[in-house]
Amino acid sequence: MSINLFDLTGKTALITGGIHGLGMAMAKGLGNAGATIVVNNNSEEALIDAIAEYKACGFKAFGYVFDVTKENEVFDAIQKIESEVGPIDILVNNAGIIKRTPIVDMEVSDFKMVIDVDLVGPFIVSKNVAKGMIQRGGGKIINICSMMSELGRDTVSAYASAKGGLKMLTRSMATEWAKFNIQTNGIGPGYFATSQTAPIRVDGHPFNEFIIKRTPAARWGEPEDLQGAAIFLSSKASDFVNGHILYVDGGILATIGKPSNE
Ligand code: GCO
Ligand code: CA
Repeated sequence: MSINLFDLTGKTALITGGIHGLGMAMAKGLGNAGATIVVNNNSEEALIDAIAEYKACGFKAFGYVFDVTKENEVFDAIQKIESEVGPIDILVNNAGIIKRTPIVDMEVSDFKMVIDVDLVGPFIVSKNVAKGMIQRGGGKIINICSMMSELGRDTVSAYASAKGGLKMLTRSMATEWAKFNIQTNGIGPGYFATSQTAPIRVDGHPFNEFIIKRTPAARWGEPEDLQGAAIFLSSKASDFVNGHILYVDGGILATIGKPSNE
């Protein structure tokens, strides 16, 4: 076995919403392995900063404005990316949102918005990217799932519903597309130190202590902790790996936890 199994030189990777946090860390991992980075966002401003940061890392990087929930925008953007940058070899469905509201207080429109971005978005982008991958004879699709693909938690019903759905969408894509040499898999991050978890990670917040205690590795994940999984599932090393969710969670899903006085 050679380390070249993980080389991504000459590959083009689209990381949706890859302008900060976990998406940016995964994109940097792929860039370090040799890939050209393409990211999108709804607004131009955040893209400019992200592209500057990628370029400062020495990567070839490109930004496109489009909304993953709008199929006409996605279709046009993918045509543009593939003619201006190159065929998309790797798609990371990373763009996502969360709303933390108890079910009885949650507006239907908010519930639908989370499902739209976190579940329908990956469907739309994958559908449109996979058509080209099928014609070209292969590709890699990584859906960013969550602990909430497996576990419930107070206030995150829409997010958990979407991420549970994304796990099953991953298996459905693997079922339909593995024969086209497209490997579709998921990454399920545990609890990571990002802006998304900032409100529940503050020192002294009971949730902060709860997570550290609930995680066998006894810490929050750092975004860089996802890079190995992202490179693996983007590379030749995973060419017969289909429909898995690779949980990178410091062991959370391995254990029921322990009483608070131990
Ligand atoms: C929460 C968190 C989670 C994480 C993550 C866990 O409120 O419980 O925000 O949902 O973001 O996805 O894997
Ligand atoms: Ca290429």
